[in-house]
Amino acid sequence: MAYNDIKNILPRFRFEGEYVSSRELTSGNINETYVLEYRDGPRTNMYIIQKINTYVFRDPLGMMQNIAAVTEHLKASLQRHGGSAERQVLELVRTKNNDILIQDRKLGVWRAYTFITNALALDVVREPAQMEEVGRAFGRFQRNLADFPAEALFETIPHFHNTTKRFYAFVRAVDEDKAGRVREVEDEIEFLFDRRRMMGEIVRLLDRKVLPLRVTHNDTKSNNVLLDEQTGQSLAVIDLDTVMPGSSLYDYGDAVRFGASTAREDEEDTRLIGLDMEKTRAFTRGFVQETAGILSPEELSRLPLGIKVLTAELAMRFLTDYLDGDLYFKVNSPVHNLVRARAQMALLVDVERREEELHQMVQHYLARYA
Ligand code: ADP
Ligand code: GN1
Ligand code: MG
Repeated sequence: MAYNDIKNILPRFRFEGEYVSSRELTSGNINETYVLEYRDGPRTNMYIIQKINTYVFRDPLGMMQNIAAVTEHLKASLQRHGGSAERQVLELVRTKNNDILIQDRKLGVWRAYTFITNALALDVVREPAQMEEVGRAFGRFQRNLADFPAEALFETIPHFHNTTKRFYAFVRAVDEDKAGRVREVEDEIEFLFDRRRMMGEIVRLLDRKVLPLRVTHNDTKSNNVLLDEQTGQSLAVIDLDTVMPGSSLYDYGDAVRFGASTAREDEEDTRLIGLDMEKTRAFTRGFVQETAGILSPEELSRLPLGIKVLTAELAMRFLTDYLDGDLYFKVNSPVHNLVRARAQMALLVDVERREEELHQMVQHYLARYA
C-alpha cells in the first residue's frame, strides 16, 4: 500500500501521537482497510482506517449513523450487565470536526476505529472450539440487539438478502450478458435456476410472518469477529456496515457456509469443498446457547434452511458479478468470481446431501438449550 493513498486523510482524524506506519489488510471483499500505528511518548496507539466503497454503500452517512447507534446500544447493554465495553465493541474515532466520517470529493469516503489489539480475525477457522466462539459472538450480538428499535436503522443496502429480488437481478445479468461470459457458464446458470424456489423460502416465510424481522448483522463471516489471541474467547463483532432488519437465519446460515466450509471461499479444486459437520455443530452450540429464549421455535427449527439459502445466495451473487464484469466484489483475477461461485455450488451440493443430518443436529441442541 502506498502511504500516499492515505497521507492526506490521516491529519483529519483525531489520532493521538505521531504517525509511525500503516499496513493494508486485504481480507475484506468490499472496503479498503489499513492499520495505523501512532506513537505518543511511551505509548503506541493503533487505529483502523477504512475507505468506504461507495459503489456498494450508496448512503455512507446513513450507514455511519447506524453504526454509531448500534455501537452505543451494545456498549450500554454490556455496561448494564456489569461488563466493560473495552475491546468488546467497535469504537469510532471522530474527525477533528467531530464528524463520524469524511466525505471528500477527491479523496473519497473514510472512517476510523480504534484498533483492538491482541485479537484474531479468522479468515480460516482452524478448530471447532474457535467456531463455537464465533457462534457465541454472533448469538450474543443478536441477543444484545433484540431490544434495538429496528425502524431506527437505514437499509444500507436495500433488499440485501432478498433472494427473490437477487434472482431477478441474476436473470437480468444473464439477459444483458455485459461481459460476454454467459456462454461459458450455462451449467452454473442451470444449477441456480433449479434452486430458484428453495432460494426464495426465507423471504416467503418473512412475508407470511412465520419468521420475525430482527436487527441482524447480515455479514457473519468468521473474520468479522475478533477473538482474544491469548484466551481464544470472542471479543467484538466487527464490520457493522450491513446491520439492518433481517432474519436470524441469515446470520446463522452465512456464518456456517463461510466458517464451516472445508475449504476457502475461493478454492478452485471443488473436490476439496464440503461442510465440516464438527465445526457446524460447534457453531450451532455457541449460537443456540446465546439465543435460546430470544429466537422463536419457528426460527430455531429452520436454522438449516439458512445454510442452504445463504450458500445458494452467495453462489448467485458471485455469478451475477462475474456476468456483470466484476463490478461489486474485489477480484484478484478475471475468473475469481466464477471460482467463488463454483465453490459455493460445490458446498451447496454437500449441504443438500446432509439436510437430514443438519436437522437432527439442530434438534439435538434445541432439546438441550432452548
Ligand atoms: P470489510 O468490510 O472489507 O470486510 P472489515 O471491517 O471486516 O472490512 O475489516 C477488515 C479486517 O480488518 C477485519 O477482518 C479485521 O482483521 C480487521 N479489523 C477491522 N476493524 C478492526 C478493529 N477495530 N480492530 C482490529 N482489527 C480490525
Ligand atoms: C462481502 O466485506 P466482506 O468481505 O466482509 C460481502 C458479503 C459477502 C462476502 C463474501 C457488503 O463481505 O455480503 O458474503 O463479501 N459484503 C457486502 O465473502 O456485500
Ligand atoms: Mg469484513
